Amino acid sequence: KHLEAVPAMSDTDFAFAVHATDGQARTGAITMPRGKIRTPAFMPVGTAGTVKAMYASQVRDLGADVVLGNTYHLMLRPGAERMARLGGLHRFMRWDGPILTDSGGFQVMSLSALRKLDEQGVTFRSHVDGTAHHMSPERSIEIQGLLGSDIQMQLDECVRLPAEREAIEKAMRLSLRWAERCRTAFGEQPGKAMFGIVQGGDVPELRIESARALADLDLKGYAIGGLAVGEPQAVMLAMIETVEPHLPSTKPRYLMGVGTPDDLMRSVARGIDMFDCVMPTRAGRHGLAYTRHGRINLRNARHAEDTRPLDEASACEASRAYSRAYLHHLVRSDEILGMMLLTWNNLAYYQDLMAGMRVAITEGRLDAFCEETRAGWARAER
Ligand code: PRF
Repeated sequence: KHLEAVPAMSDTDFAFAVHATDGQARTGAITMPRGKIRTPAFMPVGTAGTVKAMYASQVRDLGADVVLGNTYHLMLRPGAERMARLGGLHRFMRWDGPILTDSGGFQVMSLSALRKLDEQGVTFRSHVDGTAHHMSPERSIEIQGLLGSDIQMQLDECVRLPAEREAIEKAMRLSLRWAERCRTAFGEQPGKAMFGIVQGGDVPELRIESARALADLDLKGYAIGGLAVGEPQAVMLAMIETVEPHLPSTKPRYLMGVGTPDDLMRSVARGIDMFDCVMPTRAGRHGLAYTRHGRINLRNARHAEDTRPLDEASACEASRAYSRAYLHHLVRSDEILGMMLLTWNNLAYYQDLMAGMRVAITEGRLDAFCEETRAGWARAER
């Protein structure tokens, strides 16, 4: 009654189409009722129902087609049932495009206290108020449904690297059993999707086993999890190369929690279609700017009297219209606007990078685009 109506959804089902390829890289689109996701796509992280320091309308204006939400945070606060009573996460945060939600297991293991994991799921204490919770694969899917998520993730177990093969294998097998339970719990939901998550650490044969078993489940998309968890970039890229041939080429591939601009380019070149990462938003809150000229630390005294903007050629106001001297002052003074402007700049940079790669793939010149982009960084901080 007190809120504007959420725009009517069309009745398109979830569909993925590849429009062009360049080597292993692809560009295309996922179409679903809440809109189209152009791929390769970068999903800004909106953990607690907000892409921190950004209006939802700004995130949209930067060219983001989808944002990520977190089951773990939202189930603890404001709560999944409450979110449903309030009309779901889209209306709550004023984002009417698609929302992908992570399943919670990864965040439980990294954020909560006294966590315990067994066949039935994860038991843990809230990092907010210490209350005890249990999450099974079925409950994770139920919560993601209550939030109103468009793309839901299976519950999985992610092992940090380095780790023993035995622990990696056990987590991978458990994640496969949970994938089946999540698929059953999710059922058939036209216009929505549930993705499986490949695990298997840095062990090629375990990665292949995981990818093949998930492919047999005929899910709507496949994530690669358990990477960017302590291993060198070369190992991460090798694992993507190992897994890629075993995932159906007709389904989107999502590399979870990655990464730096360089990680994104090298992963797109190896066939990844979707990414999420806190890097641009978190770095923005810590005084770091991602630009065409490389990463700039605005805390550094060298910027105190630098009247140049971060990027005079950017379409983003934060990048083009504010001096580095002003940004330096805001960061040093711990002003909220400093975080807002740097987050805005960083997400603009990430979205522009993805848009650049989509065009480059269409034109069959992704390698050249990536080389030019890296050459620009080499001229950093001048
Ligand atoms: N699993 C889930 N979420 C994740 C990961 C994972 O392995 C990662 C690893 N980079 C980030 N987010 N469910």
